[in-house]
Amino acid sequence: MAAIIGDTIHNIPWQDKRPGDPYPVWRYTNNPVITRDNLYMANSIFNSAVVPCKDGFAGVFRVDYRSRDQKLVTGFSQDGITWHLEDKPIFEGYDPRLCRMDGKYFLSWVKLTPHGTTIGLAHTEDFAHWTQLEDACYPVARNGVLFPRKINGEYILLIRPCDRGHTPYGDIFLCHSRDLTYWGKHRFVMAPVKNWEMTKVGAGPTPIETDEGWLLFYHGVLTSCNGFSYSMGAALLDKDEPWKVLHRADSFLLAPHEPYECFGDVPNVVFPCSALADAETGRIALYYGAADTCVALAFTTVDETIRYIHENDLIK
Ligand code: BMA
Repeated sequence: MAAIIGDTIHNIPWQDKRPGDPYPVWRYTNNPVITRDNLYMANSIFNSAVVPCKDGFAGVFRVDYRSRDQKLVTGFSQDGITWHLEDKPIFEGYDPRLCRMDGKYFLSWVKLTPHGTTIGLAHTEDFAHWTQLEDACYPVARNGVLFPRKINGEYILLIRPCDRGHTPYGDIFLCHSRDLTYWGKHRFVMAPVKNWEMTKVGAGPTPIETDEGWLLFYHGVLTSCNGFSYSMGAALLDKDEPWKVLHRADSFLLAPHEPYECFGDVPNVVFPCSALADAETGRIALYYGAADTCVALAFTTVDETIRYIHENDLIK
């Protein structure tokens, strides 16, 4: 039995798996949970991040407005399913990730600069007042994801270097910092290997600490004659040296199959950005952007996902 090392989330959103379903990740039957109707003037609300906060949940949501400006707004929920979004952008950019560390909530996101995208960093205690830090790297990078605690005294950030477009750079790296200002000690983590992720890979939710290592959900991109297709995979990273990939599933865990994943502003996208993980039960609720249009929810357990990784391990 694999175990999550972390907090208990008694009110984690949850739905049992349908009997007979052989796969480790299953969708919420009332998907999508957030649509453009959640915010006036939104064209789409998708790749978004949530965390437990007080007795409920808080989040940072990617909103592409009718102007097609890409902004981040905060939102709050009692049950993780019904969300109230604040019509007050906090930052410009997209694809937020959140984690709780040192008694604060840390946000990383794809920040827009005149020179390309970089990784913005900020923290808050109340989701109303934000302190913005130095950008974590020079352009061009995306998919910046912090580990939720220091490892050997240093903060660690996963990144995916890229160019200004859709990109020949497809590999995940990480870097270290003692103060969240100066970043260095860059390490290669992983590159695309299998067909489902052949074009690029990028870190997804904040890594989840388990007794077998850091559980990393990530997205992989396949290029077909119909364009890109984004799916979700998973790997286990070494606890102390997380650039070492211990195990990695050779097949996706979730791919665009449902209509809300296959049709939308960008068809065929499953893009996980956050996960709630309950240490007591091993339950994991995954929030993912679907077709660059809405936010959907899927479930797994630490046990089912890690068993799938071992049964389909790329790293023999
Ligand atoms: C990536 C990012 C994501 C988006 C995906 C599919 O490069 O821009 O925000 O979901 O493409 O369009």
